[in-house]
Amino acid sequence: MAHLPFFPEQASSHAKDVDAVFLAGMGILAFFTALILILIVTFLVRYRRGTTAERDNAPNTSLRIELLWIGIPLIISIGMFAWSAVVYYRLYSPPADAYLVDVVAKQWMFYLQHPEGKREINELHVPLGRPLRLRMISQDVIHSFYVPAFRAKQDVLPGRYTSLWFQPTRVGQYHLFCAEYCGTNHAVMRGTVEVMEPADYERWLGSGSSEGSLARQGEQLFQKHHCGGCHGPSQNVPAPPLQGVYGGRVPVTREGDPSTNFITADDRYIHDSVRLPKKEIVAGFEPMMPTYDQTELSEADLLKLIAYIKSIGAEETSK
Ligand code: HEC
Ligand SMILES: [Cu+2]
Repeated sequence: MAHLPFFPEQASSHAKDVDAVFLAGMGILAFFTALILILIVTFLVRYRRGTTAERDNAPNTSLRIELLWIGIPLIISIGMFAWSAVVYYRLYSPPADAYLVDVVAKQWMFYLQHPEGKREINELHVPLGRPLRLRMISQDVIHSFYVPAFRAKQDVLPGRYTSLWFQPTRVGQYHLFCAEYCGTNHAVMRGTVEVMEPADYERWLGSGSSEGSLARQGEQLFQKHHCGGCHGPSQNVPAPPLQGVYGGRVPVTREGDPSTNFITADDRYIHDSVRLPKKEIVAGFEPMMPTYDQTELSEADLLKLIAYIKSIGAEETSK
């Protein structure tokens, strides 16, 4: 697409698919625009006042034409719908082995943390050819994570995880933008995604200081905030042990609803257990879990705690 002015580079596995749908849509649009324009001009000239063109006995019904003008657009639009649905589905189905990077957006920057513990601001380093999934949340208003060269864009919302995945296919530096108006300095909320050769990436990961893996940092937060005082063996307040919780099914009761429902303990559930503990209460326990707001645990901290809770789940099940 390099020959098209203003067209972004194609630097991810999504780019070709998205461009094909976009260009096909534009092509269909251009074709019908031209067809209608040509017909308008032809009729204008042919039936202008004073011409001797035949005007009598004009046909006013034609089953064939009616079937054609219903049939052709129907086939085209259903075709476009099916094709884009397939591409859309692929865009929102990350491979299970995708490498996970956390994004916390706030006015006016993107904070990123890698599972090994490396942190960055407004810069994201990624290895070439490896599918990458971003788990994103906002600390304040709605932002949007947009990398045009990857054809990847997703809103980043307060209080709720959203996700985005891509597989970089070309080494280089690409623009990253916030694509949702988020206040005074929205225009400067941008950065760079740097795609590196895997070996360079490994070197980059190993460089500089790191405070240990996210799970390790999560464990420290767990101790610092005395979560173990209730969830550990000492049990000041009866609370469920957190080993093996992540990914499993938990029986909970919801406010104002006496029945017990099983729900999956995913990122959303762990997040809300800490932020909105009264929302879902583990069956058989009292609603004694304190609420932790952003001044106590930032969204980045919560992602570390989730990494920790996930890691103790893996330990438990591998025994
Ligand atoms: C005062 C005691 C107490 C403290 C401190 C506490 N919790 Fe809890 N927690 C509970 C209780 C009681 C429950 C079960 C009732 C409920 O769901 O609210 C619970 C439930 C949970 C659940 C859902 C568990 C499950 O089995 O589904 C998670 C996750 C959780 N807490 C994480 C944390 C984290 C992380 C911290 C520290 C930042 C923390 N808790 C601190 C008492 C506590
Ligand atoms: Cu923003």
